[in-house]
Amino acid sequence: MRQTEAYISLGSNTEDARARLDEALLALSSLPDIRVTRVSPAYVTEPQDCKDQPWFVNRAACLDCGPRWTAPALLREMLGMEARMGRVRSPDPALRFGPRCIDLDLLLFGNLRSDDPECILPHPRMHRRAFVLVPLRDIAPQVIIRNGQGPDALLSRLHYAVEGRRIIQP
Ligand code: PH2
Ligand code: MG
Ligand code: MG
Repeated sequence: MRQTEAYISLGSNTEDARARLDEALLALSSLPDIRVTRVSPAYVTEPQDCKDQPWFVNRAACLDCGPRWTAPALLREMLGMEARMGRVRSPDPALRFGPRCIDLDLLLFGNLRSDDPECILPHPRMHRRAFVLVPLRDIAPQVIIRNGQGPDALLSRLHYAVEGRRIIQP
């Protein structure tokens, strides 16, 4: 049967962030025909885009998806999970990148390239985010993201530092 490896990024920067990520991983692993095969360690990460907010906890995970799954269906399921976990999306565009109790982003779905505005793949901002690329490198150093480049090559172009399990990206 055709299986697809999907990679996702998990993030939270509100109270009990680590527990929220565990909760989301448990919910993902209970989806039909999905196995969570690899999960990175949790990193404490400097906020990007909107700097004036608490630091995040971020992890990456690999999902082995059965043939019933498409990228838009998986993304829809992830957005539903965010809503059930209490995520409220602010109508204020200035808060689009602001604090959230849970954020589940689909990074890659096999080698699918998609410019569907509802589900752009690879994720359009992943290549400039150390908080995505460092955990992803832990679980999938071989994966190709764009222009034939993987996490290591993309990270080599960014200004960032890893100190233990902290990722600093000014
Ligand atoms: N998510 C954002 C905006 N900025 N910064 C960090 N460090 N981690 C995130 O998960 C994150 C962010 C929008 O989704
Ligand atoms: Mg995000
Ligand atoms: Mg998101």
